[in-house]
Amino acid sequence: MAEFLQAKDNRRILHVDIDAFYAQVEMRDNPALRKVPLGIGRDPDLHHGHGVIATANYIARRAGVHSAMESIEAKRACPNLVFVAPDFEKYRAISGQIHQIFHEFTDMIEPVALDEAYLDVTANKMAAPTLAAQLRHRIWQETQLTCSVGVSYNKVLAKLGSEHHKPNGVTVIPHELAQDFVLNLPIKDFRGVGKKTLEKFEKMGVTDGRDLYAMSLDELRVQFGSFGDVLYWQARATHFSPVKDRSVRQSVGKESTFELALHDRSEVEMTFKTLAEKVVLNMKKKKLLGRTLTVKIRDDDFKTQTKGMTQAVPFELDAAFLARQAMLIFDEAYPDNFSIRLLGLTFSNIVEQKYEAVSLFDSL
Ligand code: TTP
Ligand code: MG
Repeated sequence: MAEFLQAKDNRRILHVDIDAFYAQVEMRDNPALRKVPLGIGRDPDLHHGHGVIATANYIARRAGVHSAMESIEAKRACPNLVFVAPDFEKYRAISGQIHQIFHEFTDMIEPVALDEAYLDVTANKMAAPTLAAQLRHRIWQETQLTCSVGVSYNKVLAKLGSEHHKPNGVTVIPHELAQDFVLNLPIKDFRGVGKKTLEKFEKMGVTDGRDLYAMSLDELRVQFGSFGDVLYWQARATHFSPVKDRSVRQSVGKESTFELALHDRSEVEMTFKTLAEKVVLNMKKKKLLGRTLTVKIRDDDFKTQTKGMTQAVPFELDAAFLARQAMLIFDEAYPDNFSIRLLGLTFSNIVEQKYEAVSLFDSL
């Protein structure tokens, strides 16, 4: 069964990930940072002990500094660590440059983070390893940044590939090597295996792909529920999830229309609060943040006003705050008498919440 499924998967997928992204950018822009241990995050000495490390260069990593570590802890591990505050605007601009380059190779792009994406290059006539080399060259040419690329026939293997020879490496995992590759993989490197799963596996004496392969689907389901299926197929180097083209995202918003027009400011305020709560909930569910907030107001004469506000950093997902912003715009547009038929609140300029939230909102 597994062999049959593998034989059918003729896709060619690249996973691209910039090495030590924020840190590499800062080292690129300031040569003085290239030979020192560098942590991107706030210096705890300047911020009452607060701050979190977004990432660290490889010198600091060797001293035990890693992403999501408290700055103060990082300094304990590496006393001469140099701190540089993150510059998201800069990283986002570079991310834009890199995504432009991706489009030179394919339009089937699934961005995962600012510095990371899956590319389905099946339709491209050139061999996938050649494309990987060209892509790395183009990124270097445009941005002077190095990245690592994994090449294979599914997303999981492509991602494992890009991690395999980090930094500045390419790993190609063709069909004939894939099974061996996963059999020899430490269990911690399988997708979705976090601390808890790892502990469980340790107790069971499962340490690598070979041990995992030996487990039956039933056994895995009993231990891990539906995640058992994912593990079962990963051990067989099989994963059919497509590269989801999300490069043209979109906005997240909510509108209310009124049969009976609103004339009362407090009604408007209440509506904006409800809308903001719904939008915030939706954004949180999808793990998104937005840099542009647009307020839409339509009155009895069907005159529609939309007004947007764009920030350098995404808006905080705080419904009360968003409702207040909407009211500022409303009060400006309708200082006195009004008759309102529609109110709307929409986020655009959407970014994935994934990593930024940690660094943006910690200990503000
Ligand atoms: P990663 O690609 O996970 O990490 P990295 O690029 O720094 O290092 P490498 O790929 O060589 O292992 O994340 C990309 C950026 O996202 C990273 O430079 C900083 C940011 N980030 C955070 O802000 N917090 C986090 O917890 C992580 C993992 C990343
Ligand atoms: Mg990276």
